[in-house]
Amino acid sequence: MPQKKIALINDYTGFGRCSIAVMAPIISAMKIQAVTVPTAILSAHTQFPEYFFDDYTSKMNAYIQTYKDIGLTFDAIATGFLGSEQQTDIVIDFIKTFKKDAEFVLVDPVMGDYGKIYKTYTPEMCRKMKELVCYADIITPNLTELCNLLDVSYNEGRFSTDELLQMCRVLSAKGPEHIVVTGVPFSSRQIMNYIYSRNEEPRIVMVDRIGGDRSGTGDVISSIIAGMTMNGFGFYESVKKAAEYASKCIKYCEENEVPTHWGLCFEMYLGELV
Ligand code: PXL
Repeated sequence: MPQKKIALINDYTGFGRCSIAVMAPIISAMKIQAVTVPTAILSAHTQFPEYFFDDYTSKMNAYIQTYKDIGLTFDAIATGFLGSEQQTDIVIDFIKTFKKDAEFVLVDPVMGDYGKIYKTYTPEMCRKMKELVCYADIITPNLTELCNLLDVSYNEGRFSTDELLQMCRVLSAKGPEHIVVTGVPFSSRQIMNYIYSRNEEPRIVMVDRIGGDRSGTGDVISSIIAGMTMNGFGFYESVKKAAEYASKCIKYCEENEVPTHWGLCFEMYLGELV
């Protein structure tokens, strides 16, 4: 069987383990070819007090034109952090052009965390993200992003599973068949991943809360879900593997006192993803 390829539309961040720098090696470890389309180039991610940020919007169309010209096809498309409003239209155009040969589109609606929107995300970009998720088959919002996509107040992260189900149903009706709400605070010891697939009973994967929250966790999780789905696994199984892998990496980071902004030491266990 020919090797599969996934287009990764995301930022390239040098330090802090997020986005393409995390997703490409994880996808490669799963024996899938990663084709990267940068949305921005940063020296370090936006949780650092200082970072170089080069928005790549004006270059993206010319970059993508090559792929159109050479007739490249993708087996899946995964998108993440966007650097500007206009980028959403470029990404939507990319999906419209390449989706016909793709098995699925995964949109990680990266916008914020812990009830707060990231510094580089304007209200207009958040509005555009609502448009983009309609083109997805799979979305992987955290609770902050789920609330923002639905214009619901964050409520300090307190939602019942019935409320989560309602929210997922509303969002799924706009397009995505599969939704995982990642990192939902559950208790002082546990974090819940709420898994919704249309016309199926929702399921939950609990993981132990270990240490502080770490940047880039969402990118580790979404890339494993993309890779597992590409390799033929079901959504629940993919989320379970992704959540457990992220937990294992977080445990390693805590034991080795790696600062939380340095992201997840995902390199340590790549061999287990095959
Ligand atoms: O992991 C999310 C993410 C991706 N890309 C950049 C970020 C962040 C979160 O802070 O700053 C540049």
